[in-house]
Amino acid sequence: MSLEALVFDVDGTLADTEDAHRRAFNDAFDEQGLGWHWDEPEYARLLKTTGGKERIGAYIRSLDLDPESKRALSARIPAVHECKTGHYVRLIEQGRVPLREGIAQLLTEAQAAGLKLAIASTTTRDNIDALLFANLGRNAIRQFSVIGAGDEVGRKKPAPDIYQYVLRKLGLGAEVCAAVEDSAHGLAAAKAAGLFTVVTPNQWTCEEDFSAADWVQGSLGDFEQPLKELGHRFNESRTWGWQRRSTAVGDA
Ligand code: XBP
Ligand code: MG
Repeated sequence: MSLEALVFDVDGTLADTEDAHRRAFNDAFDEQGLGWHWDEPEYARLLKTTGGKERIGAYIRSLDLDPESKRALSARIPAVHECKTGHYVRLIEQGRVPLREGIAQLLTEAQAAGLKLAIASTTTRDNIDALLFANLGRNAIRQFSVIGAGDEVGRKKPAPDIYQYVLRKLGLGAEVCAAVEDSAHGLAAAKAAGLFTVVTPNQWTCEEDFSAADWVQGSLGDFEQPLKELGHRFNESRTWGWQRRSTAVGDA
């Protein structure tokens, strides 16, 4: 059973984007006259909630306000988040958020090897397109057979929905696909969907538990040929898994 597709998370995996997201949230809060400001420690706590709209909702629930004030603020979330996405896209379009080390090399190797590429992200499609265009050019989107983004599924990570959606669109089983993630939520989603899981932690997620991952690596830039390394570990994992199952059958 050989590897047929790589499915990439976006934020924190393709690029270290969360500083830009945090700045875009704060710019939107200023523009909307909300008087909020998320510093790094606050944002690190709020990142436990995936999805920008859900994150704003979690923040509102944490405020010491009466229920009516919270309801009024919650009604503004779609507009505030749309404003934030505009600020984020403009930040990304300035080209100052590069791909993480090793990602461009991995994408190039995967395409040369005939693997399918896909994206499974909690963020919005506009954000994904902006990041791919800024770093890989206008044709970048065409490199990906499937782009699964935020609201295309009912439940965000750690639910497996976005990975299951991408697998359906790819027409592939999880057993021939590897996910590349950066967070415990993303790992849980990919694991629950049955993919081989690679985790490349970053400053926001390095304290999280990745014990369930098939491979944890600080950076894919540590290897001249990251796909060769990933393929080797994938094959080992799938072979060992098959041996373990067949041994189990043998024991029956
Ligand atoms: C990470 C997220 C997103 C971003 C903010 O997504 O949880 O919510 O933090 O983007 P990924 P939005 O699955 O790519 O790691 O405001 O568009 O949600
Ligand atoms: Mg991520």
